[in-house]
Amino acid sequence: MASKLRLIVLGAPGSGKGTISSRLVKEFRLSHLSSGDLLRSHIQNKTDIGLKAKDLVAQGKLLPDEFITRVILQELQKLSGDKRGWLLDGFPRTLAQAQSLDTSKVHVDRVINLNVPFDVIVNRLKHRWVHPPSGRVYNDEFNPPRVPRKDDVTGDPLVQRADDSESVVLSRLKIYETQTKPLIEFYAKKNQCVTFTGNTSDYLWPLIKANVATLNSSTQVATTNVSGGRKEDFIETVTHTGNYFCTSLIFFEGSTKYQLQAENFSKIFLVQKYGI
Ligand code: G5P
Ligand code: MG
Repeated sequence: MASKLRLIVLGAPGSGKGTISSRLVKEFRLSHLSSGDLLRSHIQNKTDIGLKAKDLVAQGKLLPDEFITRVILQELQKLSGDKRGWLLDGFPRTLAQAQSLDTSKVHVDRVINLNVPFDVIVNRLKHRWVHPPSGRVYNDEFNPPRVPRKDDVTGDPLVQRADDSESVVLSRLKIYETQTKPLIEFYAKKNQCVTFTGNTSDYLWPLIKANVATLNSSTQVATTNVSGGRKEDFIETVTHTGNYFCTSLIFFEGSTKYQLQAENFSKIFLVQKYGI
């Protein structure tokens, strides 16, 4: 069992990082470190960090790498004595930030990449309402508040994020394409990244939950025939998206570690074993 699970949730603005992260932290009892929520809380409290971040966040521009990396590493340091694992939501989002995690020897167990079509995202963000003091997020269509425009717990009025206007959303999506998307490749090369494709968080959630659960267990998942009729014990799968897609499969035979790339195992096998 991974004693302290450490996850990164990657994805475009509005892809559901916060929504999926909230479910993961509840399911696997993790600390949730959202770079955006942290910055918004600093902005609200008018701290030095908040004053530096305010304009850039409102314009949907990224903060300088060294600045945000220092802030996040300090937060991770605070969590180091915690028995629970952690989940990073919204950091890293540039190659330089990811490299800083490596340089600081911050180990990551899995990177969950959310792949949601941009037209779906733009529509979602138009309907997002937030309660800044608590970080609670609503959506008129997906998870509306019980009373329109009021927080369920406090009854406070809900607000829209300054960076959710359509023009700023489009600029955030462009920044994502150029600055953040290369991280998928960065973590795929390290065999850490799993992509989940779909239009809704409810569709993706069971797939993500099942995938992360495999990290929490050292027990073997399945025994079956793969190419050449060999019996293998699978200990880790790097599979699963909403659509059929698979990058690689890692297994042990005795003490020898094998890794199959997608072309080496059949769709039939995946359907039989994982129902995908
Ligand atoms: P943030 O706060 O990290 P973004 O832009 O990465 O901001 P955002 O907007 O918070 O991401 P999300 O967390 O991916 O989106 O998505 P979400 O909040 O869960 O869902 C979006 C909406 O859709 C919600 O209303 C939700 O209820 C709804 N929803 C979810 N699932 C569904 C569904 O299935 N159906 C429907 N209909 N709705 C759904 O970063 C903000 C800023 O901080 C700075 C930057 O300025 C950034 O722009 N910053 C950084 N700068 C540099 N480096 C970093 N690492 C930085 N991190 C933050
Ligand atoms: Mg978020």
